[in-house]
Amino acid sequence: MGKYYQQEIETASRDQIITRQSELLVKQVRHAWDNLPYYRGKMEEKGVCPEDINGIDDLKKLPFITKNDLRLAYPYGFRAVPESECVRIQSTSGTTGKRVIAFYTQSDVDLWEECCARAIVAAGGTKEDVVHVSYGYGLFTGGMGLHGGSHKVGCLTLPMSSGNTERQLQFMEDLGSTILCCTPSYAQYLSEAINEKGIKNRLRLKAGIFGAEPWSEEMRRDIEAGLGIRAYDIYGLTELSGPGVAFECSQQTGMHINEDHFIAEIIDPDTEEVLPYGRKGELVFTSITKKAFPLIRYRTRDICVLNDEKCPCGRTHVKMSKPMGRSDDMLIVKGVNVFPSQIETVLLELGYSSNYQIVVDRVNLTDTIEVRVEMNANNFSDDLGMITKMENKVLQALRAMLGIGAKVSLVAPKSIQRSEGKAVRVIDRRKI
Ligand code: DLL
Repeated sequence: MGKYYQQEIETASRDQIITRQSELLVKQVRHAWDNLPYYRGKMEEKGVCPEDINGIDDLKKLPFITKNDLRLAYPYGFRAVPESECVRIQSTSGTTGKRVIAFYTQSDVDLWEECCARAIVAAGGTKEDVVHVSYGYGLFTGGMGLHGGSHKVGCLTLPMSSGNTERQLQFMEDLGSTILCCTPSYAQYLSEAINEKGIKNRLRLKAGIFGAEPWSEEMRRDIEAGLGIRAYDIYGLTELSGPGVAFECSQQTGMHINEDHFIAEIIDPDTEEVLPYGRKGELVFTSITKKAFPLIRYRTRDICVLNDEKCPCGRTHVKMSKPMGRSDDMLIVKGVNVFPSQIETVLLELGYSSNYQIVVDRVNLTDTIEVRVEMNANNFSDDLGMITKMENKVLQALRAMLGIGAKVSLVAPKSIQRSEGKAVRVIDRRKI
């Protein structure tokens, strides 16, 4: 096994990529028109029909799909093949409103798993590896996706799912896990547990493939040092398949989008204008190979930047930056846009860990924001005067970053509840 899972595809020329995308887009639009009355209605509303779409230059003529469309059409409105051709569903966690149910044919599952296999190989995986999958299994796509990818590479796959940390560590040690797949917050939790037990030097871990939630460069350094591994980012969403829409290579400078399956665009979230590479905006994806759930111009709400510079790894697919937050998860506090990732950057720069919580509330018609952050072994103090001083330092750094004041509360180590899946870092009481 080389350093690519599918070298010909991953290093195709830009011309080849665009030709393929154009051909598949034309077919996909026809498929949606014929089989998704809901989307056909949206196209008709916009006065566009399949004959108007002859390649990716025509993409901008097509209407967007939003999460709200998926909710309105729940559960079958975006299923484009008969149920008898579907072999699987997966679903989002549905924290707000109805869950999204995504359908897969066998070929959809195969292509999804190939995308995950590419991510594993890019992280240095070969058939000699033992892949420890601690993403949740079940409706969530994390476990099933990396599991399938690991099988495709031929690795020994440990379907651990999340939770039961004792058992995770025991299997990691006894079976010599080499690649860990889980959310970055769970990786950090496992790292704490491993270092507390003093078993780091008994493990064979060399790499981690972490995604499903935002994490910063500081957090990457923290996890890499704590576990003695290289930590790679992986991105995806249920609506498009799951993990593996994009993944990091050895350069660790952005995630290559699997452009043979997905066309990426960046738009201004307010005006919906398409922005050029290098500009920050909302990521929009068109899936050009999925048959059961073919989403065209799906607005992800993730804010990021696309980069088409040549990558030293040899892959030619464009890279997306780490999502810098979501246009809908973005907090607006006292009229100011606040991304949780900005707060995390400040905390980690000041030597705190990513065990923090942001509590937003509204008191007497005024927004308040409190940042609770754990002290750790390096900065712990029980001297109240000292704690106030430390809190003030965080407060000033947050004010410089966000432009607004926040209440800062330093709390005892391990007092913020740990997460086995996606971390819950924001509690917005204004919505409750
Ligand atoms: O989180 C799929 C996944 C599983 C990706 C395992 C990576 C690893 P959903 O539950 O549908 O799917 O959530 C999708 O999670 O729109 C982003 O906001 C966020 N997200 C996913 N990956 C990343 C990442 C899975 N690497 C939503 N960095 C997306 C930041 C991410 N946010």
